[in-house]
Amino acid sequence: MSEFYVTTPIYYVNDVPHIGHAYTTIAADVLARYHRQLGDDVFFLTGTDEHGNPAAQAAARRGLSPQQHVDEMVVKFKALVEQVNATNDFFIRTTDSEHCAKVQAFIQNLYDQGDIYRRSYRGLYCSSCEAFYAEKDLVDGKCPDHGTEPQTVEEENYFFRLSRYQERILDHMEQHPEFIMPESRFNEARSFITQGLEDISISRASLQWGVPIPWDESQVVYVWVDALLNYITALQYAREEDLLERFWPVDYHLMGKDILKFHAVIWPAMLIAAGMELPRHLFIHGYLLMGGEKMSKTRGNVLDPFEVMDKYGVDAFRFYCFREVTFGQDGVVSLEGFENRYNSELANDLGNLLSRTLAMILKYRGGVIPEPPPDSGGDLFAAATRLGEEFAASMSRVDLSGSLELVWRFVRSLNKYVEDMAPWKLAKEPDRGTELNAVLYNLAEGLRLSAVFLHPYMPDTTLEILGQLGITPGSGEIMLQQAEWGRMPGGAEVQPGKPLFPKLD
Ligand code: ME8
Repeated sequence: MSEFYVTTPIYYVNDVPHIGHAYTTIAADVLARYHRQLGDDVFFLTGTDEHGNPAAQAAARRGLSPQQHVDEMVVKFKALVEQVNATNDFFIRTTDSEHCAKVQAFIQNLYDQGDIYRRSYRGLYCSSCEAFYAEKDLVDGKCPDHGTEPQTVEEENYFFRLSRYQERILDHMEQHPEFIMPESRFNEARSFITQGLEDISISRASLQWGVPIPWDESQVVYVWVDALLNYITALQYAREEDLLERFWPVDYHLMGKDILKFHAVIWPAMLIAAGMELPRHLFIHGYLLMGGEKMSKTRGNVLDPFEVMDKYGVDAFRFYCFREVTFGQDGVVSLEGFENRYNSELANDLGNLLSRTLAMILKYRGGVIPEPPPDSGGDLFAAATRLGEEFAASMSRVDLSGSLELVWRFVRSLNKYVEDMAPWKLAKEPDRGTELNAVLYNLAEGLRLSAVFLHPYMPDTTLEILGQLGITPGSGEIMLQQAEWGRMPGGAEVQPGKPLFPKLD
């Protein structure tokens, strides 16, 4: 058994959660569930980033204190996690007192060792990004991400000697080309680090909503420093036992490309400064787009994930996220696209295959799955073995859409198999009973394997499939070691139930 630690970004609570948040959380959940299926010791962390300007401003607009505002908003983020059926092991809030104390201890240590110094600073600040911009990086004088004009901010701040760590980050990247995935993001990160890192301000004097700087309580910790530290503080207080040694370094920090820079520059520098190991991988996925534009809270063009899931079910939504958009790239999502995939792939390819198979087992064999045939499935056996190997390789590249496509090809081959074998014809020929047994067994076994592979994507549906195949839950039936062709004995009684995905009109 090995340890596996995966994180999502912690989300801002200045507005309600949207489909982009659901996307990263589901991706992390797919990985977490997959690693549990492998038998790994998994820790999956998500949570909320509650300090900083946008949250304080949102609270002020609502006439609430920042604390009241974040306490209300976090409920919606926790509800999203629950609704997408994410199996996170902890939900961190940066307003947790344990987190705040650990952030203070961390930066006090950097201060004591001379990594932090005081200086006055004047710069162009986008309060939505919580970042300073150089004039050259603005587009028509505006923030490239938010389209708003940054303000000139002048303050006495504490600075972190980021410039000290440039070479060490680059060395690490040189030695670990898998540090940032996919490769295009690795190259992007390397190119901006190579252009030169300047020391950064890690405190704010103009803001009160944050973690006080321990040696100067008139300032608060820069929200990004506070936020990045969540990945290690959570391990230290999520359980009574300190999990840091067991789970650090993290296996995957998942995130969208908007926050690559913070994770590829500030975070490694902070960790090196503290003498800690760097994350094994940052995996950067693309944006879900609607009508060609990035969805974001400040732009107001969001698709409500709650509505989609209420109407079509969580698993259908989880499936769609990785089916429609290549993981790692940007892609357009739409209700129309969703409905098409739902009908053609979930209702037809998968749902219909199950109901047909069970109906035939019921009709021709009294509902009992026949014994495995001696020839062990022929082409299907070969396809299933290939699927197992390719799926593992693809998951190890975090190619969540590629892995799903591999299973789907297998599901399609099962559909083709039914058509080719035409069991309804075999059933009319009494002397071909053995052949019919083999076909029915192979279909049931193919469905069982599909369910095991699809489990991280569609956890409830796949348990339902196994249940309908007469497999009693609770005996490790979804562990990946079960995904071996021919492991299912015959003799189980099928339990046909409701259609998995009723067709939409
Ligand atoms: O950046 N498509 O929080 P945030 C796909 N608090 N993913 C999207 C998306 C989209 N259209 N929009 C957002 C923050 N995301 C910081 C993070 S971490 C130490 C601090 C996802 O609420 C994606 O994962 O703005 C992106 O990186 C994240 O939400 C940003 O969430």
